[in-house]
Amino acid sequence: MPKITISPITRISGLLSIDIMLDSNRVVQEANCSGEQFRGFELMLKGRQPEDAVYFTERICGICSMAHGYTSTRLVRKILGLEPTPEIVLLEQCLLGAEFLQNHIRHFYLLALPDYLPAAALPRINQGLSPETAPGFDVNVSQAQQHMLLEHYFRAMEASRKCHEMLAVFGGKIPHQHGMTAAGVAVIPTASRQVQFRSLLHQVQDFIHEAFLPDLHFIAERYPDYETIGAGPNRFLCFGLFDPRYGGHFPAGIMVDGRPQTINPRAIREDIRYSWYQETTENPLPEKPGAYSWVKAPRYQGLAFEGGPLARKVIASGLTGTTIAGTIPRLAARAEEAALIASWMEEWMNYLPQTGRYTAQPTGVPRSDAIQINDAPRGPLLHAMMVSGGTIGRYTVITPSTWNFSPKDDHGERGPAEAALVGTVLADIKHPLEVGRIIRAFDPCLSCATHFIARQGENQIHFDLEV
Ligand code: NFE
Repeated sequence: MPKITISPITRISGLLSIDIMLDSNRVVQEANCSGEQFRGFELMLKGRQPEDAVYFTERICGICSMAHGYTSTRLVRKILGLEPTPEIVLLEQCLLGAEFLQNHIRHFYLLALPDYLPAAALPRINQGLSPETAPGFDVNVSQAQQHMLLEHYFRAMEASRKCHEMLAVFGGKIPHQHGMTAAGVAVIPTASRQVQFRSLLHQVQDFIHEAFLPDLHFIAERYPDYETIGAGPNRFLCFGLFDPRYGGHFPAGIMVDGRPQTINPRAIREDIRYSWYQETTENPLPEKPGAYSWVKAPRYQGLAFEGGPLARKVIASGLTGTTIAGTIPRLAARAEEAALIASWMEEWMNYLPQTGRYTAQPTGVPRSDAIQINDAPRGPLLHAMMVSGGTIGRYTVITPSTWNFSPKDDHGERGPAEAALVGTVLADIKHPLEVGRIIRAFDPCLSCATHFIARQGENQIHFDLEV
């Protein structure tokens, strides 16, 4: 079987390689996704103060640092017995929302869109090539349309920067904000800060409605085949996003073949047959025979699940059917979600008092171990902690890209991105454009995806906890 290796996949976060095996009709018969980066944050956290986890785990990633900080802050509050006030929840949701907007805008324009334009249309690699001379490209976009998209590409950089400025208004700086702590927020939303935040939000909203949504619809029209090319396992997972008590939110749940179900963290397990870890001790083992990734294979009830904007949309709206999970639906869900979250952020801002209670309240019930699950921009995020002798004894992270870019599990079932590649017909095996389009629509972050967790024994304790 002919094999193509693409290494590394560019315009993503972190190091990812893809191997695809083709039949004589250029149909992908098998795909392996390899996460080639080892991290080890859990090891750094051992023996540290529980509060430190927020600032360590934020540094797992430069693009979703707020998501890790937000999740870890909630986890640390459970450990210390602290309850956030409604004002804290709303302010933190505004910060997390700004990160979602930045991630989604940046992803579509800077990472995904170049897959749909000939190289000659793009900055830095414009060597005077006409679209026709860009090799292997299925040119579906006229030069005038390319210019419009390119102008939006540059406006997207400004919009993305404005989202980060929003985060810095209340977070002090970004990435790796310092305004949010387990004990409360360090930056009070004074009238001037609120005006600043709102003004930036309105400018980003304008960009979403004037460019992001129309451009997405334009690409969807030009590439109708991609409605179904790249269909995944048709199983979706969402850990919930934003507090339902304060308006806009995405509910937690799973959708299996059109049937919605509630989430039970006890049903999560991680397999490592194809990951570079020892089977018994789980120590790194880069020379392990048959293994091909540093990413483990998380499974829910033994099955692979896709997470991200499409999963949130499917679960929130109860969408069913087998044609909802292709490449364009994945991109479209991200643009629609940006518009939705921006409108929710406006509502939350309306409820933010300048002189509210921005200090968390003690519940009087500290715990020695806890688990926190909620969604991050790319899907379900889990943090869990066990405290021993006042310091962190064990810290566990499972990120969205661990779900989406998992290798095969102990039963040989493919991860979601692998499943999305299988069955694809390549138009030209010298220029496998289809692979880049399918993979990038998941918005991979392999910097986030590699983490330790024991499959059995101690770590199972975490998943027996109530969320
Ligand atoms: Ni490094 Fe992240 C998000 C988390 S991982 S980007 O979203 O958590 O996929």
